[in-house]
Amino acid sequence: MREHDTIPYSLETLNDDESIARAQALRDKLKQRRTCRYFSDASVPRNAIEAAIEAAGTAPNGANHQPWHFAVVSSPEKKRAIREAAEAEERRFYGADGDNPKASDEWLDALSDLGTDEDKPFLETAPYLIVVFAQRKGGIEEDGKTQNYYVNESVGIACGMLIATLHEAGLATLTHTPSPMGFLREACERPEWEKPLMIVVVGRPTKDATVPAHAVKKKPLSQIASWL
Ligand code: IYR
Repeated sequence: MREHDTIPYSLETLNDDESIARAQALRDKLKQRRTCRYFSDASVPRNAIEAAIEAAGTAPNGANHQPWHFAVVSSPEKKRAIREAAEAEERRFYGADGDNPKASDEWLDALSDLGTDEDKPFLETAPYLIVVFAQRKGGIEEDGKTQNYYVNESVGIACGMLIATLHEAGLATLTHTPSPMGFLREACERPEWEKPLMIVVVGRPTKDATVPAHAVKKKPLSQIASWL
């Protein structure tokens, strides 16, 4: 190792059985997570959102530049503006304006089990929209010039940790990715070197919320893992 400042590092020591039990308990909790498309307007404590963003901010990332920004939108006017712009993109995606859909037949077919369409009322109903930005440049000081590294990987991991923490807090989430989503940079007043990556919609499900049956079909371990 080249010379650098260090601080001690240790973890709580668990025996194998404890490790397995902890891993299985968290797995079982994460298995309950669903992407929710039916949000009530019930409020969510801001402190829970803050804690989840702080959790996301601990994600492993390139050169510790922490190349992310979370714009938390709760004002009804901003949410409405984002909904209108997102739905305009989605109408083009689904061909809802009468033009040819931007999405291929294959893509639309892949979405048919989810029942999604151009209507995104949850963007206005849910109490919080966390608009996640990836900082292509900026470094730790966010100077807008220093090169950042592994930006998509870093911000993707941070989003996973954000969503896991929100789920642990008993909150429903939806990752929404209107395409293209450049309009979010202006709506959230972010600089040009930041790229909007996704909107994480946060709130509480309506009493009669459903999820597509398709969503619970998960690939088994034997399919998603190989041991070498
Ligand atoms: N952005 C569109 C389409 C969409 C695409 C995928 I891939 C999904 O998993 C879900 C939706 C929409 O939000 O409807």
